[in-house]
Amino acid sequence: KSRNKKIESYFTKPGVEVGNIGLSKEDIKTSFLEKLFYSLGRIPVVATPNDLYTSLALAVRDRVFRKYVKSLEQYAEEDARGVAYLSAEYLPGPHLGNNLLNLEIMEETREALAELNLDLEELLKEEVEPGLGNGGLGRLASCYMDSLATLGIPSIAYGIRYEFGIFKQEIKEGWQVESTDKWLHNGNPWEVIRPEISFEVKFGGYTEHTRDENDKLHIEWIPGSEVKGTAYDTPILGYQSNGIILRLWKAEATESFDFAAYNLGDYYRAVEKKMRSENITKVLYPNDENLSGKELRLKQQYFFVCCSLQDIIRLHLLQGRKLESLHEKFTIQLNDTHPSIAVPELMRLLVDVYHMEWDAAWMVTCKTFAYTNHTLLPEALERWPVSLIRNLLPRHLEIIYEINSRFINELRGHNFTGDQISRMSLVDESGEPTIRMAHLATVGSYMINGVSALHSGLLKKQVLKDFAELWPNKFTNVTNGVTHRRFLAVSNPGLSALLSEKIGKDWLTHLDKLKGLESYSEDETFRRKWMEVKLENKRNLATQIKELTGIDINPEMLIDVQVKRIHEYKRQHLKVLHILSLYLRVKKEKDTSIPPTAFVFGGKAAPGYFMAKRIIKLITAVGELINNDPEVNKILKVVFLPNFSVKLAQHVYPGADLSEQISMAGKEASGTGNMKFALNGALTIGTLDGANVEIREEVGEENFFLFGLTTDEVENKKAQGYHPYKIYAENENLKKVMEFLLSDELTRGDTELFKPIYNNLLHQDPYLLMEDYQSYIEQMENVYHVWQDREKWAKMSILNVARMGKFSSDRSIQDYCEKIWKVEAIKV
Ligand code: T68
Repeated sequence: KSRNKKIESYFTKPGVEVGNIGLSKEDIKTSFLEKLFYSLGRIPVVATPNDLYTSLALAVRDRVFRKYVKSLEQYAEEDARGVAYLSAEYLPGPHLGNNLLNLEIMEETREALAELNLDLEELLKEEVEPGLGNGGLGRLASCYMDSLATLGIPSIAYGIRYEFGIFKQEIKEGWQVESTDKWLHNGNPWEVIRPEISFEVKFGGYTEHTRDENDKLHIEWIPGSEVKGTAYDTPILGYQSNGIILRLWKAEATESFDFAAYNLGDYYRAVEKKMRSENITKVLYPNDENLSGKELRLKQQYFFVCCSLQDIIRLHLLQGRKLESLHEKFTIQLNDTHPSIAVPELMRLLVDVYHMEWDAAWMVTCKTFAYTNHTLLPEALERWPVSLIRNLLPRHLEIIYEINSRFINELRGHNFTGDQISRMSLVDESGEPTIRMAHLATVGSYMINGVSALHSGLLKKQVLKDFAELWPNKFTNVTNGVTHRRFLAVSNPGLSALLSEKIGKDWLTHLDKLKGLESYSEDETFRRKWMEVKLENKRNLATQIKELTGIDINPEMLIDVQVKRIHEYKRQHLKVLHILSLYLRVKKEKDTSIPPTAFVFGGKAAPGYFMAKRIIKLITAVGELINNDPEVNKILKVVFLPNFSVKLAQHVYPGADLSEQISMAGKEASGTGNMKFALNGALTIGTLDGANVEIREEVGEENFFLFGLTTDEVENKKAQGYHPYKIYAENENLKKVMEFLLSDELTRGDTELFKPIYNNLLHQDPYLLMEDYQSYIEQMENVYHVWQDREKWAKMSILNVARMGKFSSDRSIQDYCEKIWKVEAIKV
């Protein structure tokens, strides 16, 4: 206490700061040099670019922590209700630029470095981003952290500190080649290890059921092995506000297990144990929207959930509170079912460890969790074999069975039929018994949400239909959003400056202020400036493309972009069919009227996903053919950008003219790239899928290029019996394009190369490419028609940006606070 008082007095003296953390140019320069000399022990002549970057990062981190410490004090003081966000994935992107924006010291830092003959842009390039996620789901979690911090919502985000993030993608001979992502190789200046915040996690073994003298049942889990999770904290700052913590767990061997082996003199066994323990957080599973079904993946999920719940309980008890009130002080958001083992784990902690009665514990549990669903794809819905859970988490299996049997009794009480009950059961017994994790999450949560209006509606009609009938009030929608601070303010300084010049800077915290731009769409001078900014961004993108692929793009071309994970339902191959139709027009019909277009693709394929990898090869093969043909390459270019990441994305969105959002209706839960493109002034060609529906509603149907079947039409088509071959046979143009997939020109004699794609489309075509082809081709003609009228295009582009206010993640977080969490901001 007395020590704390002593230290505190330094913090509370008015106007006095500990250390040099001022925000002036001189302060930043001094800090930067101090870090270089005294933290890294370097002098300028030997400093590497990474040394310079790290020195700046450390200087900025001091300022970030200064803010974070303030918010900690405030949260503790107000003892407010808070959010714990549980996600197996995060994609924060590079920290430095974002922190400079949030601290409002971008210019000061630029000048400080310039006075030392250093270029801020060069140092920003040095940062290696944490690729701790697969795609949209991980990036969404990070956008939400940005908004939680900016809005001042008491919160903490938990996850896994993967040593290797999402693999690095290279393209060799047109194929994707994966290598490990050693993102920690140069050290990580943004994180702080918290050795004192560590918890034990058990695995395997068996349970012992005993009765005490009062005949009360006690259940003890005797584990087969144990590991330790240690916290690594990364502060995430909000704009002009304090920060929140991203707490990632790393797995290590426990001392006790080590000791046992050491004492037996078995040094190698001890070390082996250590290695086996550390394996748990070694690598991110690179499958999006698909199950891996691997034991190690379940271990990862349980490991981070177990550490996080112990930490939440620690924080709760630290405030002198009782566990019976856990749900009053904390709400825990489950980002998809990946952390859903938290439901039985919290029950285990409350019942077995803290000796609460089952009913009381269940009440607390069901009022603590809320669950976000991100997919309806059957192959992505998590289910774990009962046998696997029994081996790894024997006590949890008992608890899941108990939850299930009580749930089924409740259903019987409501007169549910046997059919309904077996459909709703947590255990699927149709084949090898498995646990349906979405059902577990639903039963254990007080609220369930989808991520766009369409998706939330379908969730209630399809995957969780019976549950929605049982508990209609538990279901809601929160449409996804993106942080416009990273994806506009940081990544598109040109457009940001133009916006602020016209409507002031309020849009940084209130994106709906962009509405103020609408009237300028009629202003010719403004439109010219708008297109100049876009052209500058297109030049920048062209430079990136040249650096990464060697391909030259004329920045005046229409830049037509599809960047996202490669997946059949996202239909990158539909875009390829369109490109081939244009190629054939130029080549065979000598049609030179097509406006010059660069088609840009980017995205990773899951390493075990055969068709997705073939689609990448198809894109690059089409690129080879077109880019090297002097007859065509003045008009068309095709680029595959390797290793798409947040960092690369920040160059791509600002430079795009056209955004491709062409999934089959009903399959893309929301999409968030669609929002980032539109926010940067790209127009969208898209289906009525996910959040496209709401984007179109906001920007106006006249400012959106729509094509394809609706969700209902897709359903009907499939119900009637879909015959892709018939469509192919009746469409001359489509037929030519499809046959070209097998041509020597494209395959260079390896006619088997694209047969799998060709056959799939002709005979199965589960995502209706044949059906939507004609409608897509026609809408693309319309795109070209509008593109010829640059004034009209500019107008539409301005109106798109002006009407994107809804899609800020600030709005999403406010929705979560009001509809689900019932948490209020702490005023800073
Ligand atoms: C995405 N899902 C949705 N999943 O596809 C996208 N899955 O429509 C939505 O906008 C986004 O979530 C945010 O809501 C994913 O990104 C995964 O990455 C994933 C990872 C592991 C296992 C399953």
